[in-house]
Amino acid sequence: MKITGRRVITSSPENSETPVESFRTWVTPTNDFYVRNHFDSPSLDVANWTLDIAGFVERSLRLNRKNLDSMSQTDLFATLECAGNGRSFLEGDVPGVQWGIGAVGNAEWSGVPVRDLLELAGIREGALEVVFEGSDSGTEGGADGDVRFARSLPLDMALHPDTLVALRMNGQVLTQEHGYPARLVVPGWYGVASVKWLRAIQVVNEPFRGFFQSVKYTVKRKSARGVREEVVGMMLPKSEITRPRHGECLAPGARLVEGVAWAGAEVVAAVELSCDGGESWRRAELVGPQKRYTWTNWRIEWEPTRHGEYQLLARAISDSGEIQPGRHNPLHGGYHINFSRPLAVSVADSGDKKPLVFSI
Ligand SMILES: Nc1nc2c(c(=O)[nH]1)N[C@H]1C(S)=C(S)[C@@H](COP(=O)(O)O)O[C@H]1N2
Ligand SMILES: [Mo]
Repeated sequence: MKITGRRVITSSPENSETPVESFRTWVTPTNDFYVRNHFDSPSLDVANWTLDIAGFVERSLRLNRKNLDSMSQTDLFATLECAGNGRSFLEGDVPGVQWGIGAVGNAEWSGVPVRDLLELAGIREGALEVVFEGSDSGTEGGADGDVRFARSLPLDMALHPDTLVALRMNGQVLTQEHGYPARLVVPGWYGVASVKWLRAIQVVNEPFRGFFQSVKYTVKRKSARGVREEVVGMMLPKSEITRPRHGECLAPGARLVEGVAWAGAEVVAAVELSCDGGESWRRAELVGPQKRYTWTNWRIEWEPTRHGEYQLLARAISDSGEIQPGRHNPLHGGYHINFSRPLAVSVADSGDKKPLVFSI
């Protein structure tokens, strides 16, 4: 039996959430960090494992774990969030894994910048994208036959010094479910970009249209030229309230409202709390580390002025001023679910306490 604090949504393949208690520590313990698997997780023997760097390059490379370990390592903290996190809160039956709030976590990642590997291989003139292939494949609704998990990045993102082939998570060798022996980490991007169980990195000179960025993991965007389909990329600003809990019945008096917020590749500039369903907002205090790519814990004192029911809402504001929205954009379908979700609590003298019953 595996000992983990994860909240299992589906067990085969594993899709499990970070428990809310682990939102209160800035670093999510590895065993509590959510797992999003499309197929059974491959168990790879590191003695036989290799990573190929190939395609539109001057010279193809085949590296083993020792080669990667001996290269210069970069350490950084990054929050990963699944693009479908919060799907169970959408109206109607939106297909896909029915995530609650927990398909998100913050960890330290250590490994080799993809840029260093591509420099060794030498990128040829005319290269456009870099495709990252996982070792896992299987059947998926909407696909003919077996599909392999693979995703591409535009060349400039692949060459960003913080795009890593990560070998370690929170100071330890990656665990199997998080991509051992090596995974991609693309800080600031939705988790789907961070391909686990890497087996090949292919430089290509034409757009890659893999299943996980054409049939799945796209959103629609309206522009002057009409509605276009776009691949899920950068994480949007979002916050969650971790205390009190939805449906809690509170005694009167001052208390701390606590939570966490993130803003893709940016620093969280501010978090605001409304205790009246969005009429008025107050600025929360940001606590602990405030860094790009990572979530930030926050808290604010709240003293309810009357007995009865309250709707609490939090909203994150990114460094560039982007504000977390109040509504889900229907063009985003089952992804980019970052609207502020009302949290209902009631305030009553102890004795009159009765738990609220909610539909979500
Ligand atoms: N090879 C492979 N990589 C993958 C996936 C997968 O199913 N297979 N899932 C992706 C998705 S959708 C997310 S959100 C993240 C989750 O990473 P984690 O399981 O380490 O939290 O991995 C990504 N990388
Ligand atoms: Mo995801």
